[in-house]
Amino acid sequence: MQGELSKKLFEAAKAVIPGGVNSPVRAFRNVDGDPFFVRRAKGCRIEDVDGRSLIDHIGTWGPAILGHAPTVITNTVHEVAKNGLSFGIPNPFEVEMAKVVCEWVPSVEKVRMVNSGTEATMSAIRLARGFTGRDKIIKFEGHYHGHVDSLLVAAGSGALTHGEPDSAGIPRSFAAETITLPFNHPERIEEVFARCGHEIAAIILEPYPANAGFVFPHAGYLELLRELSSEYGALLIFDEVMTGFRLARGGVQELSGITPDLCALGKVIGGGLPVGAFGGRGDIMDHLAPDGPVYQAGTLSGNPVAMAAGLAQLRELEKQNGYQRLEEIGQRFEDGVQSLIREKGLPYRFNRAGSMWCLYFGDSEIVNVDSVKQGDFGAFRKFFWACLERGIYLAPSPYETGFLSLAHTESDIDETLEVFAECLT
Ligand code: KE4
Repeated sequence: MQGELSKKLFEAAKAVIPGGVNSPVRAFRNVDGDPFFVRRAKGCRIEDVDGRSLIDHIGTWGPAILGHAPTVITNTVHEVAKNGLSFGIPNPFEVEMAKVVCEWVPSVEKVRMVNSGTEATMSAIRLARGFTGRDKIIKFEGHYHGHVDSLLVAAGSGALTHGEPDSAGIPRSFAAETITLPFNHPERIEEVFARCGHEIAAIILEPYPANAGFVFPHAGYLELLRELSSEYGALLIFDEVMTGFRLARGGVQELSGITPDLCALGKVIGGGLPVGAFGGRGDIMDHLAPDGPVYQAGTLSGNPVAMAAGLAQLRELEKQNGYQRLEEIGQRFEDGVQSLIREKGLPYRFNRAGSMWCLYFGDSEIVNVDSVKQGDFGAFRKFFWACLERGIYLAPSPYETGFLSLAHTESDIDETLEVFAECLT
């Protein structure tokens, strides 16, 4: 499936970049193939270096919620870049962005910008430990919070895809401070808090786990995490790098009505440029340098061009009443997939919320990562390549979530469903 130019580029890349990629999930290892290289992307379509056009259902893993290269963002980037690319000095765009995040995200009274989701979760963890004076962190199997040393334990996404949920290079002492539990098992977390609740600095979770399939919290589960953390003086951290600004203005914390103490943000907030953020209660955030004892910094944090791009995306989302539209095309897509599963009598499941979705090649209830692992990955791989051959680009891993955008029209959805009808067997 790899075109001639992609093949040449990949050979050259492997000589100078580990695995030929700058992020492992791009390597197509989980689908036993080699990646293609992209020349350009616009709207919901990408074009590879060999001229092949594909409907993109990943949207650079979430940021492209308006579609690729929206004019409102590219024009903004051109204009703002003329006045300078980076200052390392406070700039007005940082204040505007912080105000929008505080207005949109229920838990955020103050926010600090960083350059990736990993930096956001790493900083939130350090802040939680500094604020509580405690060391232990609870995370959940299959949840992925970026490649933070203390969180690369039983992680999802690329770590799980490559069967290395516990990366090499993490000192045992770091991993010892991380308690990993199965998601949606209330009795397990109640037991841990009863045993050592006063040693827990924080619980960190993806409130809608989306890096090991797309999973929903059982009724009352998020409420339990909120109650336990409050009762024992631990902080509740929602990692909304994927769901923030994606499922609603205020992400899952808006949808669920559960307000964490801190949250990590990323992807959509940068409009396609490298941006992450973490924020939450003002009394906690004030523990950050230069006011407080928890150090955290970044040369390019709050970069003017990236802030302007992110602001342009968020404002356009609001202007287009984007979340309602994303729900409409998401529902159309889900109706189509569900009717294919029914008509063909396939033992498959489909989970969706808004513009995020995951098709499972198995029919067990999706409780957590263990359910996802029961899937037929051979059937997934066959489906992935069959769709790619017919111009539909899906995530090259059964653990990853798909993303629709405002650039996906009804006809793009219907074209995708026609291909699914041919390829789902
Ligand atoms: P980054 O450091 O990759 O910007 O963000 C890390 C991160 C943190 N938290 C959540 C919930 C995330 O989903 C991510 C990153 N998501 C993956 C896609 N599943 C990034 C893709 C990749 O690793 O290339």
